[in-house]
Amino acid sequence: MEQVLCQTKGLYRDFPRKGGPASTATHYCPGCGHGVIHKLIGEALADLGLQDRAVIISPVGCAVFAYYYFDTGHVQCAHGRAPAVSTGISRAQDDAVVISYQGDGDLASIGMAETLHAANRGEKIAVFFVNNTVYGMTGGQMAPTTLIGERTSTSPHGRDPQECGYPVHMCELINTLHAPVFVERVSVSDIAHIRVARKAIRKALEIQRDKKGYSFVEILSPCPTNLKMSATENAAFVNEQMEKEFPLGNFRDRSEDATPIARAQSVYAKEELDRIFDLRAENTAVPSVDGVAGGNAVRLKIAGFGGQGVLSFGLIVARAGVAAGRHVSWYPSYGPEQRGGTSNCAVILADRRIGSPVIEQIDVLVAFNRPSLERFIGDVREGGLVLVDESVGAFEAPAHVRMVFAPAQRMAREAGSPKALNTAMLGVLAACGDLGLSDAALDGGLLESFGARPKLLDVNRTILTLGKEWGTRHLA
Ligand SMILES: Cc1ncc(C[n+]2csc(CCOP(=O)(O)OP(=O)(O)O)c2C)c(N)n1
Ligand code: SF4
Repeated sequence: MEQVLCQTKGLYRDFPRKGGPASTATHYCPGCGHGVIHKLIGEALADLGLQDRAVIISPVGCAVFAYYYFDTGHVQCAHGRAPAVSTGISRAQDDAVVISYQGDGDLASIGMAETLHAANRGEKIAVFFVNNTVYGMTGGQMAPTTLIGERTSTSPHGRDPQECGYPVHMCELINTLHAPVFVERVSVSDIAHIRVARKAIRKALEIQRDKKGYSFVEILSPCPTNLKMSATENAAFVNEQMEKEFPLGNFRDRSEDATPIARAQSVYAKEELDRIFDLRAENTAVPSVDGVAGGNAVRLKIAGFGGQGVLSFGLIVARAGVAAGRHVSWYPSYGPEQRGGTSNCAVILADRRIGSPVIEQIDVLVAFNRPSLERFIGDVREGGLVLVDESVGAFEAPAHVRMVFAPAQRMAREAGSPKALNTAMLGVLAACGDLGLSDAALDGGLLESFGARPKLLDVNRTILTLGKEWGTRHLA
């Protein structure tokens, strides 16, 4: 019998991401502050009875998947554009409790101007600003809030104020404006700090419940992955170093005196917006399939886990296509997770210009793992080729495709270079003949990718040959 001892209010019970199986694990790294902040916001929304009114604007950043977790309304928006989207929703839906959830890159870098103007207009939104001093999702680049001397991937010798200026203090900046109702800086480094953060988050949401205007809560938050610290070290970093630069405390609370905001509705009515933007069904463009009509095109999809060489496989094929004088597109797609993510890329080789790199029908699918195979096999065209690593296990091929199970991982391991499994697979694909690329062109692709590292070039040439030989022997 299943027994749930404690269920966080306001969040879904489990988080089946990307159509995958239900899981109670989030995509956040261990020790990350985002999960704690989600819990505090979710609980506050549920306790205040605001879930049905709440619309969370998810940012671009590690919290991009907020919609998998909060049991509320959601809108996902472009990097830094949350204040504009929040403004639109708040003004169009007077009763909405609008939450703009943003990281330091999102809010204080690309979104700085919008942030200040939304605050200055006193929009009826709650902003939760997660300050972890780095761009988390993209690999720990310097952010506006990076501390002086702090090492990041783009300030490897430490932030130098002569070069990069000083850390930006958002609460202090916003506190210079007339309109905001509530401004506070808190931290989620440890239990004592989380208790204070909980109160500030509730207060910000109560102000939204009562339609009293703009509330801003900055939350100092750990990012152990990019700061390359243990969770304990990162908690100490937040308490000792971040707090020194960004003192905690309440900067402003005018909630008692603030009166509810009543916005005029008519200008933002749907019919009026449709008229302004001339939105009529007949004006909607019909997208082209993938931009390659004929043109002797080969459309490849390569998919697997991050680290299996999916993107570089595609790049070698694309470069080989360039070496053969073909028109080429290479279109990578990868998840925002810092760990355990999946990735795929689309490559088109064609004899005429390519209109769009997006593939809808696949000629050749290369799948390095089972989830990728299951996800994309339905898009393979009649007679298309599906090439998989044998490690995916038994799989019944649909009648309309040709399916090849290749021991790519095994070949690469036996050749002493387990990481080159992608090149082994490319060798097998070359033997299948579907790419229409000569050996010289493929070698051109390898040369372009590994030319600067002769040892690696040699290893990959050897493994490509092994893959080709295996293919020639087994697929005749
Ligand atoms: C217009 C645009 N520019 C750049 C990017 C790349 N990008 C994605 S997330 C990100 C920074 C995220 O950092 P932050 O807002 O601090 O959030 P965190 O990941 O730390 O939670 C950047 C620059 C993008 N997605 N869109
Ligand atoms: S990279 Fe940093 S901010 Fe992103 S999930 Fe991991 S710990 Fe959190």
